[in-house]
Formats: sequence, C-alpha cells, structure tokens
Amino acid sequence: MAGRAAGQRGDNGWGEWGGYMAAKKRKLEEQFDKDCMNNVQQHERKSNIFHGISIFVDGHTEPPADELKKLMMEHGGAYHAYYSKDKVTYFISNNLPYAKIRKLKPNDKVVNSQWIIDCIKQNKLLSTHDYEMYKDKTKSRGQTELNFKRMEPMKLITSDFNVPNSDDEENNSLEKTSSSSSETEEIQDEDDDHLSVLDAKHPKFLETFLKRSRLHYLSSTAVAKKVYVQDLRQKTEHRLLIDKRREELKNKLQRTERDYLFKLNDEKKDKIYMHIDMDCFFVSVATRNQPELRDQPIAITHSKGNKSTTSNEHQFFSRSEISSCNYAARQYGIRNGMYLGKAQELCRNHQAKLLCLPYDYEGFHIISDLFYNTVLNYTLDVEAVSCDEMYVDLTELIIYLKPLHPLTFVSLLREEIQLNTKCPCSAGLASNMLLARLATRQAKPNGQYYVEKGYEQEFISKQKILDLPGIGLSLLDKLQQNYSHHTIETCKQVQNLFSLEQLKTILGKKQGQTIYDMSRGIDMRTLSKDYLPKSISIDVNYGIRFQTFDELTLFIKQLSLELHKRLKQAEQKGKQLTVKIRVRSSDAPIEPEKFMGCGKTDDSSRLINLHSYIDDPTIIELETIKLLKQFHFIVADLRGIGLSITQLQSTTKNIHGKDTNGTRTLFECNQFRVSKPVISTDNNQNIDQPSESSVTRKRPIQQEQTTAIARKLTRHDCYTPGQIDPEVMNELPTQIRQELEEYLKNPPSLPESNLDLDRNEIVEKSFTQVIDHIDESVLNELPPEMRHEIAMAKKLRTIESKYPPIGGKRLVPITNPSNPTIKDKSNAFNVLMNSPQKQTITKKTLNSIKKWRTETILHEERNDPIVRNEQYVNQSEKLKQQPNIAGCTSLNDVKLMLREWIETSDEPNQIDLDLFQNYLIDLLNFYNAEMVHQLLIYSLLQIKTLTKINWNEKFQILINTVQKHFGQMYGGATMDLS
Ligand code: DCP
Ligand code: CA
Ligand code: CA
Repeated sequence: MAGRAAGQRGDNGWGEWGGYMAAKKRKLEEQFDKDCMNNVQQHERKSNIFHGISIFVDGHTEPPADELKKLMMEHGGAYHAYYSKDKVTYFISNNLPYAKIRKLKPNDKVVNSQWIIDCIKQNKLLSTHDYEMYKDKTKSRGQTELNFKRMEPMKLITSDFNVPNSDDEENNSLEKTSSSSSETEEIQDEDDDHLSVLDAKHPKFLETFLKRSRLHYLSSTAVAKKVYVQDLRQKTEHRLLIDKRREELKNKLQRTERDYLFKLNDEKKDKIYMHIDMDCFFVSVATRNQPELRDQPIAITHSKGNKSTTSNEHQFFSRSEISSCNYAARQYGIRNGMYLGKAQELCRNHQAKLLCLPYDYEGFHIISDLFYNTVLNYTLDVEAVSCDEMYVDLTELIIYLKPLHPLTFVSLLREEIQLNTKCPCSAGLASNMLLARLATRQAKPNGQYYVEKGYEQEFISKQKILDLPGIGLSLLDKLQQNYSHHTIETCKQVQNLFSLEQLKTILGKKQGQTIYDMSRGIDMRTLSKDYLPKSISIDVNYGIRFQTFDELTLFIKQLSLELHKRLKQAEQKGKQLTVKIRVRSSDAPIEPEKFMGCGKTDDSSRLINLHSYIDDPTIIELETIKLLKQFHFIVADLRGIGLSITQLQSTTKNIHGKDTNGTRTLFECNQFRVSKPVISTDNNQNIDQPSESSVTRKRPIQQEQTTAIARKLTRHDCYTPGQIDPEVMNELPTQIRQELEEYLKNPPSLPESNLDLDRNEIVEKSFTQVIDHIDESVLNELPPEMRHEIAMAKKLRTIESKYPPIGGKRLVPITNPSNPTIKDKSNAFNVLMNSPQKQTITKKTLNSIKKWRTETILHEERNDPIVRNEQYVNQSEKLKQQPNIAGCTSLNDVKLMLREWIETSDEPNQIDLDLFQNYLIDLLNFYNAEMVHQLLIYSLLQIKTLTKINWNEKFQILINTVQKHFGQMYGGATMDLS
C-alpha cells in the first residue's frame, strides 16, 4: 500500500515527478500501451471515435474481450486489462454475475458491448444511455450520471472549509432520479439544478470541487490579495509610480472651500481611515457590460431558477443559494446567502421577476484586480480584506495633498474605480477602522460617508449590534437573556444596559471587552500590513466515498498538491502537519440526508512535527499517508478529510515579530484562536529539533497559561476552520461567517480518552517547560522534596533534549549498566553492537549509549480495542512494522530495486532520493539500522562499480542526513560505511 503511495507521486515516470519509483509502478501500464501501439501498427487506425475513452471488459461479451480490445485500438480508444476507477471510462459487460451486480456502487456504469459495435457502425460516439446495464441498481440512490463528454465543466456544486452548502441538496430530489432519460440535456440546457455529481474518487474531483466553491474563491482571493499588497510594498518601482500618480492628482485637483477648511491635528496624531467595498460585487461584475439590466432584481446563483415558475412552487422550492443580489432585489427583502426559492417568492409578492445570472469567476478576478490596483496606485497603506474590500489609511496621503478634504479624494478615487471596473463601490471614512467600516454601510449603494470628528458617539449609538463586525445572533442572544423586557438592538442600548464587568461575566473576558469597546466606537487597531496566517489548510467533507485505501491515497495526492498550492500562494512554509478525519458514526446511516455529504461523524486528528519548514507536496502526501495509517477506521466510512499546516514561516521575508498583530485586539475572536494539542506524535518527529523545545523556543509557555489551555481543551481544538484565519474570518460575509461559526461551535467529538491524554501531555509539558524558568532563589525557598522533584525533572529534561523521543520510544537509563549483554534485536543500537560494524563506533559513544535503553512512550500506545476493519488494521499494522519502498520490503527486493535504479539512471532524481532517504529514516525509526547499513553499503558499492560519478555528491548528502538521524538516535554514533 505504502509502496503504491510512493509510486503515485510519479506523474510522468522518469523525468519529472516520481522518477524511477513511479516508472516502476507504471511499467505494467506501459506494457498495455506498447500492446496498443503494436496493434495499431498491425491494424490500421480506422477512426478516432473512441478518443479519450478506455474500457475494461468483464465476463463474457459478444464479441469477446480480445475483439473489443482490437476494436478500441482501431478506433482511437484504450483497453485496460485491469480495472482502475481512474483510468477506465466504461466498464463493459453483458452478463455480470449477481455477486458483482450487488457490489455496484451508484457511480458505476456498466455498458453493454453492443454500444461499441453500434458506435463503430454509425461512426460516431453514441450516448451510452440506452446500453447501460443494471441501471435500476446503480441509480437507486438518485445519482446522476457523469458523462465523459461533459467532464469540463462539471456541474458539481459544493463548498470547501467544512461549510455545509445547501446548493447541492437538490440532488436529493426524487424527481431527478426518475428523469434519467434526458439528464444530459437537462443539465446543459434546462436547469442547472440538475447536477452531475462526482465523488472524490474521480481524479478531477478536487479541481472541480474548488472551481465550483465560492467559499474557496472568497477565502483564496482574500489570501491572494493580502499577499499581493504585501509584495507590492517591497517594490521600489511601484513607489515611483505612486509618486507620479500623486503628483498628477495634485495638479488636477480643483479645491473648494471645504478642502481649505479641512485640518488634521498632527499633534493629536489624528488618523483618517477609509473602508472601501464594491457594491453587490458578483452582480456588478456579471452585469458590467450590460448596466441596463441593473434596474431589475438580479441574483447570482448556480441555478437558473426555472423550477419555481411551475405551478406548485413549494414542491420545487429551490434551495440553491444566492451568493449576491443587487440593490433592486434587496428592496424586496432579498439578501445575499438567501435560498433562491425564498428570493423568488419575495419577488413574486411584488409582481417582479428575479433574474438569475451565473458565476463569472474570471470576471471576479479581473475586476477585483482592477479595483485593488486603482487604489494601490495612490497608496500602499492598504490592508486587503477580500476580493472586493479593503481598508486604507489615508492620513499620509491627505497630508501630502493638503489642503484637501478626504471626501474630495474619495469621490475622485471612486470615479476612477467606476471607470476602470464599470462597477460601483462605496466608501466609509472615520478616525478608526471600525467606524470607517460601519460608515460604508451607511454609504451604500454607490456612495460615501464620513463620520466626522466629534460625531463619532452619535454615529455609533445608532448602529445595530448585529451590524458590528464579527457579531452574530448567538452573542446577541446571550445579551438578550439578561434583559428579557427590552429588545436589545443598538449599540446605545449596550452602552446603557451593561457595565464592562457585566459584559465580561456574560461573554467572557475577551469578548466582553470587545463588545464594550465596539459599542462605544473604540478601535485601537492600525492596519495589519503583514500577512501572518496561523494555518493553511484544505478540508473536504463532501463527496468522500472511498472503497480502498489506494483510492484514498490518490485523493491525498490531490489534497497535498492543493495544500502546496495554497502554501505557495500564501508564501508560507510550515513545520507541523495535522490530518483530521471524519468517520461515519456507527449509528449514522451509510448515506446521509445531504447527498454526498458527511452526515453524523466521529472525528479525530493527528499531528506531526516535520523535519523542517516545508511546502513540498510529496512530503505532505507521504506524511499524511503515514498519519492516516495510525488512525483506525474503515475506509468506506470516511466522510471527510482535512490537512492543515501550522507553525508557519514566510518564504519571502523574515517575520519581524507580531507587532502589527499585537495591536489587533478588538476583533480577535477567541474561538478561532485555539492552541493545537499534540494529539499524537509520530515516528519522524524530533529529527532536527525536539518538538517540545521548538515550542518552547518560539513561545515560552508559562504554567498558568498552559494549564488553562489544558482545561480549555475542547473538541474544537482539533479544528482549523479551513484556510480562513481569524482576520479573514472576521471579514467574511456575515452569512458565511455565521455558518462557519455554527459549525465550529458544534464540531464532532474526539474520544474522551484522547482528551485525557492531551491534557496529561500538556500539563506534563508545561511542568518541564516551567522548570527551565525557575529562579534559583525561588528554588531555594522550596521544601526539600519539591526541590528534589524539580532537580529530577530537570535532569530528565536534559536527557530528553539530548535524546529526543523518536518513533514512540525514548531513551532511558539502563538500570544495570554493568550488564552489557544485549538480546533485544528490535533495538537498532543493539543490532549494530552485535554486527561486524560495531568496532567502528568510538569507545566514547559506546559507553554513553550503553547507559540507555529504549522505552515506549506510553501515551502513544493507542490500541483501539474495537478493531472495526480487520483487514485494514492488520494491513496497516503490518505496514507499520515494515517500512517499504515502492512496495519492496525484503532486503533482497530493495537491493534489486536499488541496483536497477542506479544502473538505469546517470544521475539520481531528487524525488527518488527523497523517497529512499525517507525510507531509510523509516527503517531507523523501526529499529532496523542493520538494514539501513546494508543498503547504504550496497548502494555505494553499486555507484562505485558502475562508475556513476554523478551520483556521488547527491548520494553523500543523503548519507549525511541518514547519519545525522542515526546519530540523534544513538548518542552521536555514526555508521561505518567504509
Ligand atoms: N458572497 C457569497 N455568499 C454570501 C455573501 C457574499 O458568495 N453569503 C460573495 C458574493 C458577494 C461577494 O461575496 O458579491 C462580496 O460580499 P459582500 O458581503 O461584500 O456583498 P456584496 O458585494 O454582494 O454586496 P454589498 O453591496 O452589500 O457589499
Ligand atoms: Ca461588497
Ligand atoms: Ca465585501
């Protein structure tokens, strides 16, 4: 299994991705291709009608399989002798045995061989519809077919980041199940609500999933914009451009009395912030070339909204979501995020018709860029919020252009934005960011509003609590519970009804303070110019239906690539990987109500400290697979999977502290700032640095804090809300944020036992960390037994930092060092000591090592007594014991493979080297240093005898890394490879 996984990294065989290992795995496939070539040469190509189609034939067919193979080749198609879900377009059979029919899944399509004959006869590709076998069986769950001709674009609607999206719920409709005769046409021409759904087994699933996910669009563009602004700040040529644009503007300004009267009080450090946001962004973009449409109510949906025009609208009430609606629609009460059916009903009540337009993602990108660039041409004092929104500190610019009233500048700027984008926007101005943002609300649509100095209190008092950023209904409910007689609605009411202490009691310290400040219009934030995400993640909880671990690993590859892409985009690398899985609860139905959704699940997560800061998809993939093998679950029950990289570091610059963020207290929302518990450690941790010390060095944890964390540990602590970091989160459209908050409030649970382990671990950690900081004088004041305890703990800590726990084992002193007889073959050191190479380890190291033995770290022993999938568990246990490379485990097999690799490559491919290196490290972690030693000696010998000089340098680097790892495990010892 792991061997396959290793092979899957190779996309292009030798040259690019996986190099040799991938090539090895693909050898079989190539044989088929060769076959195909020979056949084509023998039998002249007659047509290309089956181009892009590959078949797998099962059971008896007429004509038989061989003949079908020949026909496919003659007509441009492919034939596979082995069934692979990813490669085979059609499963051809005329007579499947009942046992196989029973196993068919909703996505499986069995086509009668007559289809091939008829296609050839008519010399065109016919729909398989009339040739499908066992349709009633495979379609019984209401699944629509995936037609190969319409692979792009596929009508998959779903959402990323754990957010349940109601768009796809219409797939449940029975109406669709029965209308199979014209599904294809319906999807394309009539109603987008008939969605062709894939599951995650499809190789294009993730790509499609993300393409269709507006939440993915929103959060990824938010990140992209933050990074863009940050990078632009480094560019001198851009600063020159700004100077030029400012000069031009200065010359063309026509000042009025208002401009001359405006003064900023420099001494008081008066600030002027602008919040600027595009009006009904998606609608404005979609209609930018047809502004005449804008007078009627318009909504952006995936659905064309035809259904509810039928007589019985309740039956067809569309639960497709409106992502954006224009102001003409809003006058009828329609809002972003509303169900289409509801919006249509509101329109009907006013005898109006809602125009539904599709998503124009390309347009969103273009217009968003134009919007940003227009502003960035004048200033870099910008904090990007999302694709259609930003904060700007105008102070310096207004001083530069003085005398000038800020509204004069803003109206010119908005004119320019309108000209460039053909879309309207609105802006709010005030002395702080909060008030500026609230002012934008006031300004909309297509307007601007300035909360002038001295009018702040009057302005904030009128504002609704729910309009404050980051404030939702649940918070309002909590306040309301304390005042059942009043309906609490405005900031003024909060000011009058609650003291700071009361707010803190009701909402907690932090949130209480936040509401207190916000309701008074207080906001001390300055622009956050450095983008410092806490985590970069990918979560998919939709369409996850795997039958085998291999299918899952293929998907992991897609996920890893996407995570890599996100890390790259965010210009980050990370040192920790968390894998989170959602597994169908034992009491949940196999198929949940929400089609392809995840239903009720039991969730768990595991974390690994990586060797170094990485963004490499191969490492992410490998480590994820390793972590997955540590979970015990039935693959078919997996309903969701998430990968998250934390402990991030910018790849473009040194992060100079978190000072800019340090001032961002107002909107910091506790529930999203969770500290991640180490749910489990991994074999590979602590190779360069022990994880504990890396935590300590970065952020020394004080005892009080740590125990508080331990106490507060809840199930959500294992969750990272997608890629959305708190800053992005707070800026997300209210509906989306509420959905996310709702989800995060009720995340599924970790088994209680895990929590206990985490707590213990954290408390234990806090103790060992705190002892490092204890003052000598304090120590002396302590009672003797406590002093002794601390002294012992310190000693243990020194030992552990020298011999970090690896592979679930830690080195501990041997109680009887005078007995050097070593019998335990599972210990690599012991093996080596008994091997002929032992003499080469220096005496000094030998002595120091002899004092230690290994002991399994107890909390890592997580043997689930309920073995739910024996096959999987056994297999995974076996694999755990036996690291493999490209499927080879025995010394001989690996040697053969090494020989072939070295023989056939003039120069080693880096990915192969990495794979080999990881494999050797795995072996070390599994206490099989003997094999590592033999393999290294063998490889060196091959390189030498085959005179592969280009191998030397790179191979030496590999050896050094392996030696380093070995040394860390065994008190600085080195393997003798001479
Ligand atoms: N969006 C979405 N789903 C939502 C809310 C918003 O997909 N529930 C998308 C579509 C919006 C875009 O995000 O056009 C920007 O969101 P805004 O909150 O800025 O809303 P609009 O720009 O649509 O309207 P407004 O004029 O109120 O800013
Ligand atoms: Ca907007
Ligand atoms: Ca917005």
